[in-house]
Amino acid sequence: MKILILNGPNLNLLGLREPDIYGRKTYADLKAYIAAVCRDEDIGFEIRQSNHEGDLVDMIQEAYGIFDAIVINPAAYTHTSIAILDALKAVSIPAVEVHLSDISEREQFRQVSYAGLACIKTFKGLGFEGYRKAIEFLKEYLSQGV
Ligand code: CA2
Repeated sequence: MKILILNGPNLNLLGLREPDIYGRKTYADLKAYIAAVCRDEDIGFEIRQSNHEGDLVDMIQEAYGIFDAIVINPAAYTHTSIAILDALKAVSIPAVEVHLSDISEREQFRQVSYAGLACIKTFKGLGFEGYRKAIEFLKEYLSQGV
């Protein structure tokens, strides 16, 4: 079982600004957290981040035939990108959306998630733990052979 973890724009800046919303831990901390979860769960994984919409689309397309599932935090592209939505639909790989913050409790423009329309589940407002829940959910989902 191999899971691709994709992170969108500015998540590489975690811990540097807006600690009240995103916490004080850095992107390196997030990668270490995800790696530890995947090792504990005995899951193969790759973690990637890009600030560019097209790169994220490329990464989703390239996942086809290689990864069994995708965990994606598209960051600001969540609320704008039909290209990412279409890519997720095109590859048809089971995907789970994660947001560190609770986007449903924030500004109006964060209330829409295009990517979420192609995802089987969303975890929001749980900080790093949302990634763990997404990985555990996908492990269970894939083990059921659906
Ligand atoms: O809550 C989330 O995980 C988000 O996907 C984070 C995005 C935001 O645009 C989404 O609405 C919700 C922002 C990514 C990180 O932004 C930072 C900004 C300043 C300092 C550090 C990170």
